[in-house]
Amino acid sequence: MQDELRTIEEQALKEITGAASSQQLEEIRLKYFGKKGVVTQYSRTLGTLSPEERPLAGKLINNLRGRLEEALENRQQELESLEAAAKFERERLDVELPGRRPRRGHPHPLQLIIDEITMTFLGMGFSVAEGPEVELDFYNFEALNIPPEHPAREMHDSLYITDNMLLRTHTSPVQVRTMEKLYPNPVRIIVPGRVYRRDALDATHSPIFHQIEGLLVDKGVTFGDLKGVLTVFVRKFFGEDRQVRLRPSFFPFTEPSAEVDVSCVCRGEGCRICKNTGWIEILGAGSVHPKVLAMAKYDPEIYSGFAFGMGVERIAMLRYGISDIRQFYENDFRLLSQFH
Ligand code: 2U9
Repeated sequence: MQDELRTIEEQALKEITGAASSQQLEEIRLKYFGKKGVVTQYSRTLGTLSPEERPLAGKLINNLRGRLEEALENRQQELESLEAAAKFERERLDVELPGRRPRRGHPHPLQLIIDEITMTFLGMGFSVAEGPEVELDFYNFEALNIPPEHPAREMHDSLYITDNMLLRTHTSPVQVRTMEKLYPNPVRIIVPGRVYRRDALDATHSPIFHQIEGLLVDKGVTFGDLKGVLTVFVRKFFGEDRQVRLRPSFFPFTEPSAEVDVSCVCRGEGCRICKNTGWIEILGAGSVHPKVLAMAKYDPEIYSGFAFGMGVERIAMLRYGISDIRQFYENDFRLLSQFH
């Protein structure tokens, strides 16, 4: 029996030290100490021995059990630290590796122009107003003294949604709505926004474009105030050395009306931008028509005002040297990524 136990011990120790994983070691433990394990079976045979043989046999088996359990425990600890080291190696992170930079968005060139123009007017005490793009015929035309026979009212010039509703053809209806809201207080607003015209898309026209319009209404406002405000704007936006020129014009909602030119960078020497005229048209403007004031309840005998309007795309094309309006809408990153 002693020999048998020694053979079992040698075999078991060999298996224990050779175990490559905790799982394998657990299988070995079961093989020897499980319900039907080799050592367990052996203990059960103790009952069959004579009372004289039993104490020695019991002692031998207990000693074997002790040594094997110790070996199992040692190997278990070795394997645990080996496995922990392997797991650590597998899950190792280089916390100093540079991160992946998220791509940051940036404003569209039209938005940059809108922001810049807006800032110059905020600096002169104007506020920003906004309003609906789907507008009533009343606010888009009637309240602005645009008569029913006016060509702009024709179905082929505007985009109608119902009989009396259309996509606004200018941002002016927002000014009318603001006057209604603020009456009888003074009004000093600019209105940036998207507008719609029934136009074909070409290098200089788009059925959707952007405007910035302005309106100032108060007691004692003059055409001279208009020229002063626009001159400050033009010099802040285009450069302090620029000249401003007003030419007589006509709009149904202003009287008198003017087209506003800024002197060209070529100083009149002649270039492609100003077509050798020395001047570039950038704005329309005028004193608010008495009928428009009256329609919004402001008594034209007491109140007066001025208004102006400009096309954002046109100004952006001048500022950035872009010659085709379609470039603003094509989302070509080669163009867009130049504006940060
Ligand atoms: C109210 C009263 C008057 C707004 C004005 C213009 C002149 C003008 C054009 C410039 C180029 C439109 O984008 S464009 O095609 N605009 O010339 N706009 S005065 O006048 C108003 C607006 C609202 C209540």
